[in-house]
Amino acid sequence: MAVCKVSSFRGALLGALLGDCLGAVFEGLNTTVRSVCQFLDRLDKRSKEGKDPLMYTDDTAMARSIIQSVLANKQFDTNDLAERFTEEYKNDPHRGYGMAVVHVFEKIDSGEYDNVFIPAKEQFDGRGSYGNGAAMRVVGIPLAYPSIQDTIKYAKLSGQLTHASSLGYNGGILQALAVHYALQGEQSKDTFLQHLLDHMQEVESDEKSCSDARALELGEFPFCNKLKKIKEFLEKGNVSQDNVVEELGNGIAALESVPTAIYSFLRCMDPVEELPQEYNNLQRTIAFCISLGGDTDTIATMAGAIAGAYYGEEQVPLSWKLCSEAYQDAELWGEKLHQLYSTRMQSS
Ligand code: R7I
Ligand code: MG
Ligand code: MG
Ligand code: MG
Repeated sequence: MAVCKVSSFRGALLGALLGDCLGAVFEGLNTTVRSVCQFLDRLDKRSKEGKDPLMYTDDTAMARSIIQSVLANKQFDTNDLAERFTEEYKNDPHRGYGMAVVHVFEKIDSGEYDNVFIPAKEQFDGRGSYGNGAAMRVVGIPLAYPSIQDTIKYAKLSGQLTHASSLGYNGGILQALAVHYALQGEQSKDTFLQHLLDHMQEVESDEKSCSDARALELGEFPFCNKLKKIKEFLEKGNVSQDNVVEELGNGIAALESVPTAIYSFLRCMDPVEELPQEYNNLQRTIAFCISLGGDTDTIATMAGAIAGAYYGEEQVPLSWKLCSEAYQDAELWGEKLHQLYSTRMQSS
């Protein structure tokens, strides 16, 4: 395993935060590359005017709960995490949470459930949510656990607290794996994708993943099929944004957004014709995701986490950071997670 730098950990959390804060401005709007770049280019001026920062949404609010939980507890503690999610929602409910997930918090808060996983299982008539909530918030898990088995296990458990459909929590596993491999440093797109595909083939071969996919008429191995589509798109080169949205998606379902974030990260390893030449890879990645439209905060936060882990905090533009709420926490927690990860790596 590669030695991971603190800059990658801070970069991952800052990339995630920036993706959320900047992406949220365009959520659900009809965006063009031009309008996104105009907005991003004005952040320099904005940061100097001392305006209020751009607020983070539920994506970051829940990511913060996961980070705080893994830093506070020696062992991964699902009851503690369920309580943190619920308290965070109660204290600050207007962060743009998914329409259905709030019922999970209300049920946990009622105190009528001994098993904290039951409310998530009751969502959508017992099928569980396939939303991208498990994936949008997962970044703290791969930053806390160097072992791939732990990353998969805890991404799944943290996801299942709100997303009982495998189409929801498997999206969380895929996003966690992407951050894990990004942390390992420079590698080819093919190698990166092949790692993800190898693990997802195993993840998606269990009984529940097969039956959930069948129930939604998605065919077997839906995430693996999207990963193969990404490979095809990268080989083709200049795929249009319309095509990306059509085939990979830009929606609120994990299957329509996690692969899109991974594609955006890989595509933006090289210059993108429509984007300013002076943008670095991380800027390009975030701008590219936002200009796809749809669930902009969530796709940009996921791609931002992967790109930040890969390129490190050196690529985080100062003015973008200064415009994002509570960026200091991302920096501090990046350091703490780096320490935890390093300690666990030495003792394994
Ligand atoms: O997944 P979740 O936490 O939502 C995350 C999204 C991100 O974009 C955030 O930025 C925020 O805007 O919300 O919350 P859920 O409420 O579990 O799922 C989100 C939405 O996905 C639901 O409100 C539904 O519209 C849809 N959805 C489903 N629809 C039909 N059947 C999720 N699962 C189902 C389903 O089984
Ligand atoms: Mg959000
Ligand atoms: Mg929303
Ligand atoms: Mg969103």
